[in-house]
Amino acid sequence: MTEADVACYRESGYLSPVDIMSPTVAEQLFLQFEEAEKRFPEALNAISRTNTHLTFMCIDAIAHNEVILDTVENLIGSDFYLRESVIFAKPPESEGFVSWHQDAIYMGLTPHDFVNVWCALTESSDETGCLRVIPGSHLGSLREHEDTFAEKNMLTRGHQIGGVDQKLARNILLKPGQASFHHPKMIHGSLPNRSPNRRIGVAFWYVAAHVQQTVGERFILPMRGRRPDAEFTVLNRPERDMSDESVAQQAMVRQNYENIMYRGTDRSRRY
Ligand SMILES: O=C(O)CCC(=O)C(=O)O
Repeated sequence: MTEADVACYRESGYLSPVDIMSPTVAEQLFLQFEEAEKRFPEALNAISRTNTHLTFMCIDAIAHNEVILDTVENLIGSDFYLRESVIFAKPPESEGFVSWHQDAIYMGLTPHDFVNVWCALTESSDETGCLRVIPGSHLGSLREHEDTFAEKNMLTRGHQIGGVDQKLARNILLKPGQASFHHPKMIHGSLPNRSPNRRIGVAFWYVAAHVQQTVGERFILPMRGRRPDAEFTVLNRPERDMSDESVAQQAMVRQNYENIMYRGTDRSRRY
């Protein structure tokens, strides 16, 4: 990673594509993922999509990818942990979409020294409904979001920013084994998958140790450098898929993030 890459991230709010593993390794990982889906279909579906890095070895392996960690270190400094992950899976020819939003809006983290790393498990293209970003939008403030709870919206609250100029959008095209990195105030979203293939990506949020968790509890999977000064609970990596201990730990973490994400609304969904 070069200084120009870091400058580009600071200016535009994202960096993409970054090769994080070879196509062969990416293919092997995807096979492991499909195998895990077959063995534990209830644990890797549209509802059970959060924090699977705590329960599945293949997702844990991506979370600890050295290229990702080196890149994160260049962007937010050498002391950071992993906070959470979400699998964004769009079946072939499906209606699911992600409305324009900023990640930071409901996470209760300040300052915004954290980064979303979106890793492609399958091809992410115009046709499959790739991530779309509004370059430079991270330089503004947090925008007002309207909760829609729309059925096909893949976000928890179906929250959306109105009045975004579509003409400014850039499509983030990724092949399996590539990732994009974006700032938590970056306005982004995605359109439905119009292709006959699955579109699957896993988003990981890496957070600098000095960031405050202003609502809810702080659970950390230590990654590099020092740990936060304020109170936190350290999580364990899985030793095998879906062990009882890892499932219990994941349930605790999920409950905490549901409390954070759905605060201030009396509506909620199952994810
Ligand atoms: O996968 C998508 O289409 C959207 C992902 C997203 O919104 C995110 O990673 O924050």
